[in-house]
Amino acid sequence: MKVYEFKGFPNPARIRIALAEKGMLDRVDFVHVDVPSAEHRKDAFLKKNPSGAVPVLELDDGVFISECTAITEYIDQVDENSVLTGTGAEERARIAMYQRKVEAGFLDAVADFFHHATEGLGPDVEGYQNTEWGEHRKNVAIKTLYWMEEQLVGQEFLAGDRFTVADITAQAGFMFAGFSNMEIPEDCPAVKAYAERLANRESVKQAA
Ligand SMILES: N[C@@H](CCC(=O)N[C@@H](CS)C(=O)NCC(=O)O)C(=O)O
Repeated sequence: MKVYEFKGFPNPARIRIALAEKGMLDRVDFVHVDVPSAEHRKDAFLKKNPSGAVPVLELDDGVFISECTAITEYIDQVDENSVLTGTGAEERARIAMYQRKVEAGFLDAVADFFHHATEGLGPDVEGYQNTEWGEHRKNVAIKTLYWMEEQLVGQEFLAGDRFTVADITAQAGFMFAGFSNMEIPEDCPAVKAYAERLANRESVKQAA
């Protein structure tokens, strides 16, 4: 398998974390894509992912899979030991629910803040920026942090007492927040402790 990525960027980090959690890092060849120079907007890359974004997984039979949730689903299912996305109808649905809520409300929102209200990835990539939209999206991200605060009181991870894909998504959001100097509100102590717990996790440290 190959993973096309830019090491240190939040979405590629989601896949590195998933692979590390599964003990599968050595089953993948990583291929560097020069995102700040807009290599991901060239035809050769767009054939792999028409959305023009990393990461992309290439399977040994030449099939390309993009979108972190889909790639993680593959990684988690391929060894029939789905520790990140859960087993059984109820657990899988619950983890998928938390994953999607933290993706839409936190990761995607803080990514929009980064791309629109800061320098983002620089002039070769950020063709259109709208500061007002970026600031609005920051407010959405902060509102989601207050929701996460409620979830995390008395609970170690977002979807329950064990690490799942929802926590990987949250970690990517914290990375974008770090790039954008967006602080976790003082009155969200459970989120602060959670972010620190994630940062100290071995798979997360390996993905940095
Ligand atoms: N929803 C996508 C997001 C992928 C994404 O936005 N990746 C960033 C890197 S962190 C990217 O390639 N950005 C390129 C750009 O903004 O032009 C996923 O889950 O894979």
